[in-house]
Amino acid sequence: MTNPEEAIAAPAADAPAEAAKAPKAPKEKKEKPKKEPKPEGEAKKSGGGAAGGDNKGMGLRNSKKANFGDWYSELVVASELISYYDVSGCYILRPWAYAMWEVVQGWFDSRIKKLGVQNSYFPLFITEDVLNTEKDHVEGFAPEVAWVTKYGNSTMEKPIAIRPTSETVMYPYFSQWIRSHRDLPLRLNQWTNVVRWEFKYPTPFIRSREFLWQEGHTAFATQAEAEGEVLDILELYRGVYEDLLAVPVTKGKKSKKEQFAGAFYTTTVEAYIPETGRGIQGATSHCLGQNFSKMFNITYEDDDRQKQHVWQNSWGLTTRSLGVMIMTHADDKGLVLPPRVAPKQVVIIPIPKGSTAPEALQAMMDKVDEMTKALEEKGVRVVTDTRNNYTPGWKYNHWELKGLPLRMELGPKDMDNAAVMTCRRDTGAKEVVAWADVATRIPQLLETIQADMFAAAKARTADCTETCHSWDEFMVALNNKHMALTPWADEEEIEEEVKKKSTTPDAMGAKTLCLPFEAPPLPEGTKCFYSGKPAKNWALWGRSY
Ligand code: 87F
Repeated sequence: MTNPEEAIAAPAADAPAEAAKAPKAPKEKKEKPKKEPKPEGEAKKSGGGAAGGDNKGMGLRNSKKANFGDWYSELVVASELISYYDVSGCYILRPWAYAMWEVVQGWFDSRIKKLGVQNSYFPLFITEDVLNTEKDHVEGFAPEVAWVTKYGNSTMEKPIAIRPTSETVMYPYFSQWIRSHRDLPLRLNQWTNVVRWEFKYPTPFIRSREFLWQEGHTAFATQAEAEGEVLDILELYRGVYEDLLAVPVTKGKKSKKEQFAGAFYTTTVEAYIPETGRGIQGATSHCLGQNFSKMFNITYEDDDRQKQHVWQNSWGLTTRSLGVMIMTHADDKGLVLPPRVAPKQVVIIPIPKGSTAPEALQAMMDKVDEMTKALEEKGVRVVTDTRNNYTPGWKYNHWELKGLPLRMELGPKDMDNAAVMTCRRDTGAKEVVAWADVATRIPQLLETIQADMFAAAKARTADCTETCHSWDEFMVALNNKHMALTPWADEEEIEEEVKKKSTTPDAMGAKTLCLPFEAPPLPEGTKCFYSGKPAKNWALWGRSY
């Protein structure tokens, strides 16, 4: 069994040869997989078994608890979210995954538009000169920038970068477009792909070399307006995770060491994966202050005809959010999708017997159609599985693997009783629902599933968060795969020291995930868990992705 700490990095079952040889992490040796991937997965699955697991239709071969990394790799392929690709660190998002990204997009997009943000599209390519305008901040990221150096058989006179983020692409135009305070605020967003040539071991959704995201870039006349937006966006990010994906997050500010180098300060939503004991950054909303407006000369003339530098923000949410959701909820039978993000929320499966008479069969099918229509009218996303070349058992496994929140079975007995049997994906709980109640009870059940999934995940995260006042307590928490909430004197050098000191032969060092906005009181005289100096705030620490 691979230990989950490393297993998360393991290449997936169907990773082709090139992907299997994904670049070795120069620093993060621990993320190197221990074993070579086995050439199986999609091919084996399509050979028969419903679940792509042990081919007995009983879920996945790997278990979430025992070998998390292999389980995840198997899961994302078997549930038809992902196919591997022959460029290492790149993945195909299949319709089942892309449909969920569309739900996230729709949710977030409609809300930022209400705030007054407009969508736009800036080019993928960046000249070297422009990228270097922001040299100080790009410097640390330079090794991850991918360059186009050739076209056809010719060498480019000057190589062109592929956007890893779009500050340098957009801000020269902000500088042109903003002249007076009447041009403010300028609030733009774009939904794009970005490329970062990562050398840490890739994991579908969680860390890939090309990923999808939205990046918001805004400019305001005043600090107060900018800071207001930072928190409005952070609240929307919380909403994406908690209200849509049923994943609990902690809102907070990044430490100086962990914030975006170009930012005045960075706010974040942080999630946590209990099985690996690692925190994971969910999305960031940065207040850039006037750092970039000074660099890119973005100014407006105020009422007194004085030139003022604008206040800017930037904020981003990526397809990683889906990976966090998958890791949080899925189990050994497959995906478990929160109803609000599930591409299909309910599957209706008619279960005729061989002996069912043709008229009775027709009545059953009519009932399936009728219920489908009634539910669709209520906004429920329904799929009916009337295929007669698969057994009911196969279908159950198939839709369980795909994570459908609720199954509705309609057999001869149900026909007699004017009811359907429902079965929840998250708990397995069954409930008989009378036909007359279907259109009201099913939407209610879906909301209950959503709420219960969030509550369960929140309880798991809470169970794995320990308040620590000493180094010994801190290390016990970490080695229990928990996060540690500590009083902290907020010193950058100490964070570096903690990271080094908490590195063990089997596990990476810990860092601050955030300084949570909601924390217990910090009475006068409380000491930093590490330095013993007066604590300035609470910090949430963990090993992390
Ligand atoms: C990789 C290569 C080059 C992150 C990079 O968080 C540059 C960068 O600037 C880089 N990786 N960053 C920071 C991105 C900051 C900011 N950009 C807009 C966001 C949200 C969206």
